[in-house]
Order: sequence, then structure tokens, then C-alpha cells
Amino acid sequence: MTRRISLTQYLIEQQRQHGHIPQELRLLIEIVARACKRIAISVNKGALGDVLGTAGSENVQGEVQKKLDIIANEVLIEANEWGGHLAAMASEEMDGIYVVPNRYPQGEYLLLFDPLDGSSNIDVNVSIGTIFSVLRKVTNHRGVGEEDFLQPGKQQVAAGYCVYGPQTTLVLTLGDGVAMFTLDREQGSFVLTSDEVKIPEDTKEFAINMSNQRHWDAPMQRYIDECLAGKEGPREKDFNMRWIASMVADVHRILTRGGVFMYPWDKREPNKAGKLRLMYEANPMAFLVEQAGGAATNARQRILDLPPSKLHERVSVVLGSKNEVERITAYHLEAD
Ligand code: AHM
Ligand code: MG
Repeated sequence: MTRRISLTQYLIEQQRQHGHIPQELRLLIEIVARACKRIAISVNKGALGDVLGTAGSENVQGEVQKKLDIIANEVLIEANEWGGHLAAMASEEMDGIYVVPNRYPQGEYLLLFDPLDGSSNIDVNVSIGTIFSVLRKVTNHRGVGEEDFLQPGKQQVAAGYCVYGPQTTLVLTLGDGVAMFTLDREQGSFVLTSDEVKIPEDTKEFAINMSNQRHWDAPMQRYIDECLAGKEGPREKDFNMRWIASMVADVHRILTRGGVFMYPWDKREPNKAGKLRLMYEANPMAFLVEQAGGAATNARQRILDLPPSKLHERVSVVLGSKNEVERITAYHLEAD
């Protein structure tokens, strides 16, 4: 049984046992967790807190911003800017990077986040979440720029998400497995509830937005057609389908009981990119999934190896149970 310890205790133990988790990284994770608690409070208030609906603005990707998108973004910035552990932040909701203001000390870490993923689910009371990724500034030059962020996902030093659902759960990797912490609302602290998260290699469950089927590439069509053919088809088993339309909630299910999640490129987009963002959606989720024994590719290459060329870059995502991800990747490579 998992020991019931707090996130703070877990992080201190990690710091003591693994010299590679410096105190600044521990502080950073604690502050992100504290921000997630504040976001959870706003999410829980819903209509009572006047936080639902649109804010009347658009983000850099031309998507309408919800009030909660903006609140969550501000909470994360305010919580993190003063601690002295960060050089800069980047977010789905901000065009450029946010450099820690001069009035605060500058640290060596870079924090990326999608403050509230699954925005279309906010107003309908379905699970949503915060996704985050931590990099170290590896260049020695003074100051910090967007180029400092453009590191492949394998260089992440920590990543995680917080899902705001029936329970509020923080899921974290520091590069040595995946741990889950459930928010104890009475105590106001995250409590370790699972520390050996493992994704089964095989699954009978897939997650994809089926309404886009006619736009997919042939290898994607082939994979899904074979799943839908069930016992009578080449896979010789029946598949179940789930699509929450919140990546955080879909990935949380996969980390809990296995499955495969896909958001492929489709023919409506000219440049072969998918819908999801590489740096603050795909990379942190790929890191978590690999740390839990699963796999994550862009249907051809490992996501964590991809060199980003811009902050808001989009990417195809296939992640989850290893054998399914390998099969989908092989179908694409065979067809090239
Ligand atoms: P968002 O960051 O604007 O919320 O978009 C990302 C979300 C993912 O959470 C989810 O997997 C996907 O978009 C859902 O897309 P669709 O609306 O096609 O179902
Ligand atoms: Mg998002």
C-alpha cells in the first residue's frame, strides 16, 4: 500500500535520496502545486464565482479565451514569479515568454504550462486540468529569450498535470517514475496516493475524436478500422472507445488503467502538424507516459526527441500503452 505522505514530504525525500533534485526544483514544484490548489478553488466555484463563460479575447492561436483560462494563467504567474527559482515562463495563453521581472531574483529554471487544458469542458462541468513542464536554462548568456525554451522534451527535469475532476489529483514525474497525489480538501494538502504508476503494455481501449475520421491519413484510418472490426477483424478482440476532449482527463485514464490516446495530423492542415502543442501539452504528457512504461510518438518519431522550432509549435500525438503506440507508429512508417 502507498504510504500516505504529503507532497512536501515526498519532495524532501526525493531531494535527500536523489542529489539531482535541487532545493530550487523542489520549491518550484511546491509553488506550482499551490497554484493548482488555487485554480481548483476557482474551478469548483463555477457559476457561483462568476468564472464561467468567455473573456471576450483571443489567445495567440486565435482561440477564444475563457475567463478561467485567464484566471489560471494569472494564478500560475503570480505564484511563480517571486520565488527566485525561475528565469522565465511560457504559456498557451501568452504570445511570447514572460521573463521574471527585475525586482525579483532570477533562477535557472524555465516553466511552461497550459494553465487550463480542455477549455471546451469548463462550462459543462467536465474534468479539465493544468499541464506543466520544467526545463533548465542551459545557455550561459545573460538574460533569457524564447530560444532558451526550444529544447527537446527529453531535457525536461520535471513535468506533470493537475486534473480538476471528481477529485483534484496532481500527477508528477521528476524523471524517476510517476507519482499521484490527491488533494485532501480538509487539510488543504496533496497526499501521495500512488507512487508506482504503470501503464499496461496492451489495451482494448482507444481515445480519438472520431468526427475527424474522414480527414485522417491512410495509416490512421487503417488502425482505427482494425480496432472497430473487433473480434472478427485482424486484431481479434473488441475495442472500447473513450473521448473526454480534455487531454488531461484522457491521459489520466491511460495512466490509471491503460489505453491509447491519439490526436493525429489531418488533411485540413497544410503543414503536417496536429492540434496539440508540443512544448506544454505533448512533451510533459510524453515524459509522464514514458516514465510509467508507456510510449509517445508523433506517429513516426519519439516525441521527446523532437527539436522544437517555436514556442507554440503543434504536433501529432500518439501515446499510451506501448504495444499499441508501436503498432500505430509502424503503420505510418510502412506507408512512408
Ligand atoms: P485547448 O488547449 O484549447 O483546451 O485544446 C486542447 C484540447 C485537449 O485537451 C483535447 O484532447 C483536445 O483539445 C480536444 O479536441 P476536440 O475539440 O477536437 O475534441
Ligand atoms: Mg491545451
